[in-house]
Amino acid sequence: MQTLLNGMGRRRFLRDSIAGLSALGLARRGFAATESLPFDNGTRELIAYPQKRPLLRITTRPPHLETPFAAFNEGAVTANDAFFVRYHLANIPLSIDPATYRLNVRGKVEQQLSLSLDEIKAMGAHVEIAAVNQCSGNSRGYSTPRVFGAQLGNGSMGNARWVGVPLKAVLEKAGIAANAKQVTFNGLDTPVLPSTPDFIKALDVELALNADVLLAWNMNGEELPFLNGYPLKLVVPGYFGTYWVKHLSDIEVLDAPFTGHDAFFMTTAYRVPDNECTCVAPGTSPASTRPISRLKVRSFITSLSNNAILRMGHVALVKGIAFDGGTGIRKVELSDDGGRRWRETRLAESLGKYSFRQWSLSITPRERGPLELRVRATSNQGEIQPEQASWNPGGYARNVIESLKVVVA
Ligand SMILES: Nc1nc2c(c(=O)[nH]1)N[C@H]1C(S)=C(S)[C@@H](COP(=O)(O)O)O[C@H]1N2
Ligand SMILES: [Mo]
Repeated sequence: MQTLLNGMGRRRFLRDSIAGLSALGLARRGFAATESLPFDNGTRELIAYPQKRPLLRITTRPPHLETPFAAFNEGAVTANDAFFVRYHLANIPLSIDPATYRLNVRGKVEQQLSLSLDEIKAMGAHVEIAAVNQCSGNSRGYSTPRVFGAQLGNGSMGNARWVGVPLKAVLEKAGIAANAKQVTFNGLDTPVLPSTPDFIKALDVELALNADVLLAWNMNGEELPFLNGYPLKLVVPGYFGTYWVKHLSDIEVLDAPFTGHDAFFMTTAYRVPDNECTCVAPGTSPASTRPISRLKVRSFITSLSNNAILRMGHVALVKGIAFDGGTGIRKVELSDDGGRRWRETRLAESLGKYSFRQWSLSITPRERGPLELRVRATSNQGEIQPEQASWNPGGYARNVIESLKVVVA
């Protein structure tokens, strides 16, 4: 039996949390550690949940936790205990028995399936893909004008090595109907009230049959952390995290687009303006929308934070990460004069086209005073980050060129 407090037991969880806090010298003073995001009401408590280091608490029920940004400087892969956590429904599973767990496949199929974990693992060759899971609302807190929704900083993303079998193998085993249109995915979390829609996502059949879409049970060489979807998660490389259904338990093949009460997270939420920039004039509503889909190209400086101090005449190695929606990163450029001149950075080894790509560049500040660093990535399909932030009512898919103010002393 896997429980949320599993593997450590409640006592050890409490002990670790308390040890963590007192290590920061805070337990004695009687308040929790916090981290402040640079927008109004941006102070977040750092809370350690089971299997997690202290993360920024967005909400408690359900748990919604962001990765402290410094964790992204630890490597191209985000550690499991640092990986963000997002849920929509308050009834999240607290214990799952891997022996009795089943994945059901039904709908427009030749034969319904009810698969145990062992049967899923025997369904095809095990595939490993490094891929970024980013929440559609990552960085929403920076939207101006501000928008409704969780006021997220930049920590609702992470990159991991996922191991699973292609979803395609399971769909082919079930035998999907020739006129199948969409496939829906549901997990073990449920709404508290009947009026709340369930969290069910749909993929078009063509995408569901893409060989890179996985039913994954392993993350960075370990079984999935409970809060990241134990025992099975749908991994849709290149697509926003909203499609990566956790605690996956039910797959239904449809011969029509998914609609109805429980299609809320497809037909109402997680939609973007139906145009190229997925944007509208700030403060206005789009005439038409479509479901959010692929990640946009982004890059971040991870080795420095705002107001960091660099020493004049000393070499500073600036490091960071970049990613896009699945073509891979062609180049990352850095500017140390607020965007006038750009220098190409050195790209680290690629872990694959869906992964974070690390980059680095040495700079030597020549003048004392404030310095504005900017970073801009270009994908292999030529997509480049915009200079101006675009706006949409959901605060989704932000990808403006990031800038950071440091001081040369
Ligand atoms: N079962 C279930 N799966 C879910 C969700 C959810 O609410 N329930 N939220 C989705 C959203 S919006 C995101 S961003 C990712 C977050 O994945 P993580 O919690 O493993 O980081 O899970 C997705 N899968
Ligand atoms: Mo999300």
